[in-house]
Amino acid sequence: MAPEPDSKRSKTGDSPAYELVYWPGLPGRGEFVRLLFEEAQVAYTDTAQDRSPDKTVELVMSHMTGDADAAGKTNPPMFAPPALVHGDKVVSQTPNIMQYLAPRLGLLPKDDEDAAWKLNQVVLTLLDGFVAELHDTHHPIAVGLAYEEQKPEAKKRAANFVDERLPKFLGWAQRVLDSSSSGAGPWLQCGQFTYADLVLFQCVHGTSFAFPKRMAELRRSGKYDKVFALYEAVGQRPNVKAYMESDRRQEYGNGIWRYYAEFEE
Ligand SMILES: N[C@@H](CCC(=O)N[C@@H](CS)C(=O)NCC(=O)O)C(=O)O
Repeated sequence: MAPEPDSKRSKTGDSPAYELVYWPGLPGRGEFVRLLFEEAQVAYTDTAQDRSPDKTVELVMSHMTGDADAAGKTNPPMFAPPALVHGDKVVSQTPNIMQYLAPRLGLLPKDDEDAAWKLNQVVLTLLDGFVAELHDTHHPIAVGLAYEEQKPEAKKRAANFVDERLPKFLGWAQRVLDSSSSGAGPWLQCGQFTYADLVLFQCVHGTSFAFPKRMAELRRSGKYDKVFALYEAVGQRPNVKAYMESDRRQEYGNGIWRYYAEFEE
């Protein structure tokens, strides 16, 4: 059984406010954190929504340099956003933030002592493939250089990604689902919806934006039917659906998941 989320506990006033610290103007890695809050219906503030873009950038930078007030001496300095501010804690690294939040938001089973590491393993692999490697398609040489400065290498990298890496990661996700299919429902953890399902949802959504033709072909192949079934099922969950249709869900821009027609020519 999943633990009771903080939305219910907060009625007793024992949970500090949650604040997501992330860049303005694009979903990015912040989206994984938002989806957990939105699914659990737990209140959070979001720097990308609450301030002007300039002020948000200023605040994010102050966390990166260690100047932010909230970054107390007990928190290891963060390298890059997203970060979660919760009381006097500043938590960074996307999968680490999700591990911190999932039990508090009721998105991790509590009756299976192995669920935390198993789901973290799945989530880390999803982030390797559909975030880190996908990001490297448009920035294969250097994160600090513009796409336009690494276009020939990017085209090569993207071709390899869609031909080899993308099917390989999708095939692995299908195997995870094959191995967890003893329970009811399409979920990654036998029969139980968890935060990992939200991660897979965002990964497929973002990748479908970046590589629409290739993802449509892979979907039609039928080899990854459980992956796409899970994606559809998460998208139909009432809280996720309402969020995706709201103005809190931002458009993809020049972030991790971006579209270059030349990648699919
Ligand atoms: N592994 C980190 C990566 C964080 C990261 O690369 N964040 C991006 C935004 S999505 C950033 O602002 N990077 C700045 C930098 O690397 O200097 C995580 O998962 O949180």
